[in-house]
Amino acid sequence: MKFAGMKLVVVFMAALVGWPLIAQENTSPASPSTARPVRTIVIQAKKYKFIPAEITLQKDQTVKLELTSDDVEHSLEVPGLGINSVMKKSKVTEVEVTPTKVGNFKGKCGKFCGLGHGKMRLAVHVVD
Ligand SMILES: [Cu+2]
Repeated sequence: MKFAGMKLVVVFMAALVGWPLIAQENTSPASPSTARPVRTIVIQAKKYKFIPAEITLQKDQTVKLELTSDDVEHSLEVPGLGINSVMKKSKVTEVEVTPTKVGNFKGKCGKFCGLGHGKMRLAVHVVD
């Protein structure tokens, strides 16, 4: 009888210890890197500009960029945010970005596309 009682205590203790682990596993929130994008921004490249030429992102918020070109092949490079993607004519390139720091980041076209290539700039603002 005493032995059976001990067994019950052991089971009870295991349940006490195990429960928070199970509960935690079920309720743990998704990490920012695996979060679904909260919004989509379409960026169009065209000799010799990006439309829009300026975007504002929220820190720690994942957004999807849909990049496309109206004419020749361009690219979007924003080194400060780890973005480097081609922008092809009549094709959408999807890029997800989750900025982790606040600031102003400079983007440019990374693919020579003609005489005005150097003028292609995109300003990215990351706010809190
Ligand atoms: Cu270019």
